[in-house]
Amino acid sequence: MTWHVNLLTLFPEMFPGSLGQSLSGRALEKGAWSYKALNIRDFATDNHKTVDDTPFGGGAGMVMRADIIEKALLSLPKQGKKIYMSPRGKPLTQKKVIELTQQDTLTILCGRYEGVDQRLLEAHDFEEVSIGDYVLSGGEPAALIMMDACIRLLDGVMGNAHTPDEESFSNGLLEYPHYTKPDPWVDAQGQAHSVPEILKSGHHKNIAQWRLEQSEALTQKRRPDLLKK
Ligand code: 6GU
Repeated sequence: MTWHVNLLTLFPEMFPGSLGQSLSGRALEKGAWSYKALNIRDFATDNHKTVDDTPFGGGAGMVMRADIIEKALLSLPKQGKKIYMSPRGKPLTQKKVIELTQQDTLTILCGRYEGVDQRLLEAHDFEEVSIGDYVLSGGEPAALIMMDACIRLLDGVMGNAHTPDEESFSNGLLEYPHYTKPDPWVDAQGQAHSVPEILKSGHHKNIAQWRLEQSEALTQKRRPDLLKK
């Protein structure tokens, strides 16, 4: 019933972050989801609380230690599906988001430095997920984004506003444009902008057809890759 997320991070104070606000914040208060952010540093074994070390083979930066992360992982009562946030990962898609909401527990590892020891990822069967082709300084903001995409889909979170059949990606297309009053709208330069006539016609079937055409044209123009599957 409650969708639970464990976070393994060096910056537990970054959670719930923006997820404590608005829709996801209310869902957290209602118990639709819960989280526990563990500070990996609390599992360090030396006096200096070391969590990283130099890479074998040389090179820049530090690597997060497998032994310390494993201690954090084994302290959890339930691990569920394990995910490592990484720009090397499989790109996050709406399909993957839906899959993740169907798990009762996720454990998300957020890396800093150059990355984490590969042996930890393999020994504990982490799936690597990326949120896009750019590099963040750490996995925490990526985890927040992935969780946001999941939380809005949980039962009871969106209520009436949730029309998953019409939003971007649900039908494999980008969403059609939206308009509201006033009509016309006169901008600060005195230019009048009117709403497309068809949307005011009351012909629901024609409106649905127009919206589909708009979605298809926009997808062809901006994201032709979405049509090639
Ligand atoms: Cl998931 N993590 C990090 N650190 N950088 C990223 C990313 C994830 N996705 C894109 N860039």
